[in-house]
Amino acid sequence: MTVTITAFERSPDGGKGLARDTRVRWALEEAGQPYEVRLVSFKAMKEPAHLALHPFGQIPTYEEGDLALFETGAIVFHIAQRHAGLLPDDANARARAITWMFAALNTVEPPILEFVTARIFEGDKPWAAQRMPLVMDRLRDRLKQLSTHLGDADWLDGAFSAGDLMMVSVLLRLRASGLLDEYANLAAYVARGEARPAYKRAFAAQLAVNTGKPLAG
Ligand SMILES: N[C@@H](CCC(=O)N[C@@H](CS)C(=O)NCC(=O)O)C(=O)O
Repeated sequence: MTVTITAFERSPDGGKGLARDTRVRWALEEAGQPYEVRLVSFKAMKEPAHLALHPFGQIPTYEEGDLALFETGAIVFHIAQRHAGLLPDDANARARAITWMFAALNTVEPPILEFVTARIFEGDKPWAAQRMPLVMDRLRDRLKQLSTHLGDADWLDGAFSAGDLMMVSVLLRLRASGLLDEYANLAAYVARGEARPAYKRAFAAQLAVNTGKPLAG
């Protein structure tokens, strides 16, 4: 059955892979599943046809036959459940990998988004200079905890899983700030994720949309 996802017609990041369709593309690539992409403008995202798929008017969405999903956590989990390669077979290891997916989205992504919002959208506010150190402290605390857990392991819990896919995806947003480099093992962890052939294919596909250049090969 054909899988269709939605992505920005023109991503605000110009193709750096930070728009959340990249993590869905990555999961589909890890699972070896072909997919189609429907590009949507900011205007179309808020219109009834798209709102019927995504009540919050965002990307990405995921359609497969009668099934329509939104929220990257739910979409990646769905792909991981249906196909081999993203979740371990052992029941306990599987539950732990799912736990890391939730941790990425519920525990690590929020302070990262708070930081990005404070830096990009609130940087010109009169109170920004006072607020920023608090935001940075909260984020550094979280990154330190994650760094301590990871230690010198390659992945969060044994073999690469959907938990790592999600964690690397949320950490990538910090790359430009240089913050990630304060935690050498986290920087190396993210680089390991980016080095995966499936990630490279996903990244190249979203970049091609944003540069207008067709994919090579
Ligand atoms: N929690 C959602 C967040 C989705 C989201 O924030 N999407 C962004 C693109 S990465 C978006 O559509 N932004 C445009 C908007 O909110 O109007 C998920 O993980 O899918």
